[in-house]
Amino acid sequence: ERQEVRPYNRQRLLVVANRLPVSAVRRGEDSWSLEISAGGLVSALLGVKEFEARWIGWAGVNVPDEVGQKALTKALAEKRCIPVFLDEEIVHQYYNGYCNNILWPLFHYLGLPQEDRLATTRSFQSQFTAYKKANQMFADVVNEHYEEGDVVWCHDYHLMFLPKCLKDYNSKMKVGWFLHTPFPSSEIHRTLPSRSELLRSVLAADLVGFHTYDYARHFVSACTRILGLEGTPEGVEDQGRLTRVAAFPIGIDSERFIRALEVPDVIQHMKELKERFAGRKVMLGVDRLDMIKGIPQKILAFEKFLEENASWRDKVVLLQIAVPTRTDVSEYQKLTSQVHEIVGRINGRFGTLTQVPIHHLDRSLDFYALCALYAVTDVALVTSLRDGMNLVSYEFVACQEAKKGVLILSEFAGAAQSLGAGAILVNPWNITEVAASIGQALNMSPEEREKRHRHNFHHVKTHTAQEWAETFVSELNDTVIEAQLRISK
Ligand code: ADQ
Repeated sequence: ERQEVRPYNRQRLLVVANRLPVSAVRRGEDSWSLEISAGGLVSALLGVKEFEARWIGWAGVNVPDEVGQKALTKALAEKRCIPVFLDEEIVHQYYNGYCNNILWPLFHYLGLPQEDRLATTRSFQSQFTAYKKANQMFADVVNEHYEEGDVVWCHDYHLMFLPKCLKDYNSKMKVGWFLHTPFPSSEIHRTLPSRSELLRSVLAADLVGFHTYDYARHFVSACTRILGLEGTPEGVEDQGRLTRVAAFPIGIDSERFIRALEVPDVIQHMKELKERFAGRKVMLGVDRLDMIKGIPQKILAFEKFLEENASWRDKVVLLQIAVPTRTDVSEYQKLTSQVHEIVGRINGRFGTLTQVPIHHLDRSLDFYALCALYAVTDVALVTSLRDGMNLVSYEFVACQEAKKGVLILSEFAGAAQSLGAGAILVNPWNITEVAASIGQALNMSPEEREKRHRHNFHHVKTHTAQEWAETFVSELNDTVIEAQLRISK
């Protein structure tokens, strides 16, 4: 029996992600103030015209009382958001524990946290149980709001158990899952105690997407080697049922960045930055303060460059903007201290009474300040040890039409596959190589900068977040329709 397919313009897209794209602050017993975060994913999905998007996720706050929950649900509904309420214990075990302490480092080839290895191994089972429970809670909310003909798009490593929960409810639900991080080599995934259960659950989806072809290939290898299933050019087959697996590289809303550079406040801010750093080349790092971003390695490479190039010491400055993240997890607290210590040492070593070589900020910048900074930068340094894609590199390129600065980019970021021809690619673990590439970037001829920038700018302008979302969702739609046709024959 064929499921009724709604006309395209009325089809709803349920986007399920761990976090809703809002920050919620409680103002009173039954009042909340909400701020929508205008990230790439939000504008990408708002831009998908054929679908009416609804968000389902955790609002990032603990709301134990019913009055508060009702009020928040009502306030969120106006923003087309539907909350999943998670209590503190679940957040601790599922989010801080299984997601951020186990899956995140493992998927980025960092293994388990060194010092806590045995402790983590011991708490693994209870954290995995909490992970499944949390995923089931997301599934319950999706199921409650699902209407026939909706498309459900699950996001990221937090929700690997969700496709199975959803299909258990309703096998006709169109379910897609997209991973924003790398998917590691199957040899890494093999070490995860829950390796098979997670793979099987993801395979319940109709379409599984990754940023790069390599990640998709790793996933298919994990399914063939660990589960003994068959990998085909289309995806993974299990007893005649195909799960389509493909690469969908994300992009940014490049026009939003390009337009920002015409805003008077941004122009004024750029002028101030240029005056502030007159006579010096500006190097920039913008990252969440996370071990995957390779911030200590980047700063050590910069130190090496200063060490070997005395003539540059008063002519270059590194601005490192590192927004704190996951501050409840001890590994992240240690990283913050480590970075502060290295920056302090280098500034002590190469600073003068009037200037220091590194300005390190532990904070996020607002959108306009960030655009101004991208635009006045001569060299951007993205040295992730692993990174699903890395949108900072895209944002920098979008803001460089006037300056045509150089991008130094880790070969271990997904973006290396798309911006590799324009960037200087480096192995971030090799600080001698990164130091040399800093010299190469600072000395690069205008002609070569122009040529490299053209390549990257064209890519960033044509491969947008909106196109990414449209491609994924339309492929997801087709996949399911195909499956239904097969059933109806
Ligand atoms: P992230 O690890 O968060 O994303 P990234 O893709 O670089 O990495 O996106 C970070 C975003 O946060 C950018 O839009 C950037 O502007 C903003 N940001 C970072 N630091 C900031 C600061 N100090 N101030 C203001 N804004 C800041 C995950 C994966 C990536 C993948 C994306 C999207 O880890 O590999 O590219 O999802 O899929």
